[in-house]
Amino acid sequence: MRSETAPAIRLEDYQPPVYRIEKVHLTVKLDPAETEVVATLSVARQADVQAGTPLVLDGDELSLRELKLNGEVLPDDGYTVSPDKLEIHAPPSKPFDLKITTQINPEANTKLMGLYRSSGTYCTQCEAEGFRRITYFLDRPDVLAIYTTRVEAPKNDCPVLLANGNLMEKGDIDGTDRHYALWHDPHPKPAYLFALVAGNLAQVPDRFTTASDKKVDLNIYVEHGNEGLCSWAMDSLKRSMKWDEDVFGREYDLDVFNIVAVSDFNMGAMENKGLNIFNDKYVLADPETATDQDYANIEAVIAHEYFHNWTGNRITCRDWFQLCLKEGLTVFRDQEFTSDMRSRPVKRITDVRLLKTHQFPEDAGPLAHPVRPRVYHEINNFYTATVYEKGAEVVRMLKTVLGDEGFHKGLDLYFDRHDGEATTIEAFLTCFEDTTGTDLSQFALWYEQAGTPVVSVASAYDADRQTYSLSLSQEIPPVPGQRSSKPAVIPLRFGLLGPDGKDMHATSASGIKISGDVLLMEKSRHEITFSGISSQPVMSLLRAFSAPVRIDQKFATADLQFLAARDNDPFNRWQAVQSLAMQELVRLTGTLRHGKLGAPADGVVSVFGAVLNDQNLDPALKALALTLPSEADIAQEIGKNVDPDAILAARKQLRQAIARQFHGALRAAALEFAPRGDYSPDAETAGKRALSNRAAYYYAVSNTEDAAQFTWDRFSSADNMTDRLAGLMLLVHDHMPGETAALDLYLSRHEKSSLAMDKWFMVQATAPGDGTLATIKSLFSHPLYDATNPNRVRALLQSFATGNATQFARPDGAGFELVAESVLEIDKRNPQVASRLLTSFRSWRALDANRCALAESALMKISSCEDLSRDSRDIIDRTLQ
Ligand code: 0A1
Ligand code: ZN
Repeated sequence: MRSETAPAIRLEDYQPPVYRIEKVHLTVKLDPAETEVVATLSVARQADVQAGTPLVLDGDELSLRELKLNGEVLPDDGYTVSPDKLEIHAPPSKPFDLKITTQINPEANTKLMGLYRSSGTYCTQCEAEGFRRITYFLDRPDVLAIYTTRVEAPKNDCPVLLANGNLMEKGDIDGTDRHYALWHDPHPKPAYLFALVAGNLAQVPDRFTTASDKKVDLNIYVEHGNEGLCSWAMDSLKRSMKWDEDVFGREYDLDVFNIVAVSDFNMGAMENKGLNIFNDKYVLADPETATDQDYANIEAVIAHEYFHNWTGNRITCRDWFQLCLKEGLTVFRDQEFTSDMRSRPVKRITDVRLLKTHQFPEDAGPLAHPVRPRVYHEINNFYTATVYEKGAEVVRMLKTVLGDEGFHKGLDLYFDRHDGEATTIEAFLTCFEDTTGTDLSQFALWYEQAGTPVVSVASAYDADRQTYSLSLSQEIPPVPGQRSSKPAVIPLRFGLLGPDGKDMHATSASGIKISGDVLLMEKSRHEITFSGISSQPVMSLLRAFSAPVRIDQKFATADLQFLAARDNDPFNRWQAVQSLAMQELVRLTGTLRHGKLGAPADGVVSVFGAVLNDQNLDPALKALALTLPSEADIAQEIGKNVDPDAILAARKQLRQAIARQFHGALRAAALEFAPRGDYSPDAETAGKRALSNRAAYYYAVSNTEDAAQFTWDRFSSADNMTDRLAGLMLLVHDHMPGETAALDLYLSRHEKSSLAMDKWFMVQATAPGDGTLATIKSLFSHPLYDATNPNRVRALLQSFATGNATQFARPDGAGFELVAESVLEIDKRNPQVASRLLTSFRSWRALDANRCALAESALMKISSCEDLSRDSRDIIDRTLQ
């Protein structure tokens, strides 16, 4: 039978729960295959609900062993049960206790949702709907309960026993080889924040004293042998705790904060109250195995999960449609943290690149959805770039629109008013309306409408009148299920650059609301006139990327060159270099498609030379400015009839032209900026390393005599992973001499480190060239390939599908087939990993006709599979719609 599409869950159908569960007492008797869970729930009927209304609890693959109500075994006709539901037909009208005993099999749990084992450690993942795989429950975020958890396990196998909250008691279980720990979490929480861990883990302890002098024990638990890899994560945690006090006035609220690193995890990390569980790649680091990017990611993810304690845990979501309430706000908070810890412009550029490569294509394809979706079939598929990254952009715009003070007052009210609640986007926005008196009803459309607005810009200067006029219009291109749209509130930070590169100041302006340096679009069209403009200005619009929109503005090359050299907004300086490169790359791609080889324009190449030689640019910013738009970015810009081979070739042409023209300066920069001395992951040193490696990236294709040797030396003499991986990528992706030897050397050096080996798989999967497919197939049987480990699968397959456009979209269809077959195979074990891999087809309709047909047939093959998971069925149905 064909797998059924799960029923649609709609926001408009939301109903409050008919029963409350106020307290939960859990006893979890751990066993690899037969874990017993005894849950005692204190249940009360809501006041406005009729007595005798059935209580329907969620389950998922559960088997019920015993059921008691107020201490009495419930007769068979008092309830109905199945693996995914337990219904008590006529519960008492007074509050009652329900004692449910279930049995589960952690060892067989390959979905990694609920209670499972990772390298022998028992751990849980309950967001979004995993708690129902542990016991029958009202598994919805608006049911908040106080949890007490008793964990029991053999002392030898599991010396460490953890759960949420504070430790109350620990001891041996008489007459057995087992022991127990009793944890109590005084903060009411939804079930998705429940967690438990048990295993033989090493503990890395530390301490933090809060602003009000409360001592908090901090622990990171890792596999034995990894204790030395936790210092960066611990340091990041302490800085996060301090920063949240200083910037948002938020203190930690338990006696202990535990982090556990596990090697099998579907996502990045999870903010369970007082017991964060992490994918180990966001905890473990040393210079030998982690890159600068890994260090930055660890800092950001540790901060993100910690910040959830207030935005997500203390105040949670009423229902899963409100996911962006916690995620958008928490991403915004972690972005701000990184900006304060590192360089604000560098962080902004990095985040916008991420948004444009992941969220913009999502918003332009069949999987587009509003930041707050109105309907879902499988909530696991909505942990998306739109909810997270666009959600953060919306919070950032709120700050821009209200100003810093208004924004912080509104947030303070939010924390005060909704602490301990499960709430909504409406309630969040109301706090800002109440504190600032601003009507945010139009702003709220950012949560409702999918698609990236396009802002079209036209301008004219009148020298006689000394006026500069600007026409702005906005439109959202059609999105599946959204034919029309309303004008959004779009804050556009701007500057009118005079010939000296300084911002000019108009004597007056009409046609739009202006606050400081922000133009506030509220209508679909604005005709704006600036007066008192003494010479022709160059408009620098969307500074710091003040809104998640596309700008459609015809720029003269000279103006872009001017902005690239002189804009005093670092983001727009970077953007101008990117726009110049993009124009040229689109032109070269077009030429190549017609079988011709055009030469890159000198004007564009020389802009890269100017950036390289600019002594005043911060190295990290320079490295970013010297980074060409990615293949995916170019494909998006072209929009339809995309030929990835032509894009790859065009990009290579421009890279080579830059390399050949500036090889001397590039070689010098590669050497000069390579930091000397002991490795440090700090932003400044990492920025220098990034510039050094960016220069080496060009030099590798400079056609100079020593380019190959130079690249090999970089790889082989590197004393840290950042440089080693950068060197390896060049050797493998540019198929340079020593490619195979480098892979072998790397393998023998790092075979014991699974995180370092993920990089080895990733480098090979993302190599352009016809041989990659065969390499991937042979890697499937490599002794270190493990199809059950999400990180390894992502390293080989997700990176292939998303980072190797020419091979994934091969004109013979073999790349699509490989991914489709892998999706089907993985889906049987781990639907979340499979459905995420499947999303790599999301831009298939933008490909040229041949590739489009091949992608469709691969997708049809998946769709015709009879027993697809709900996760994959949902993605395939939407992708093909
Ligand atoms: N809330 C976590 C991310 C997360 C989401 C879902 C998961 O399983 C389906 C796991 C983790 C965060 O934002 O970090
Ligand atoms: Zn989050």
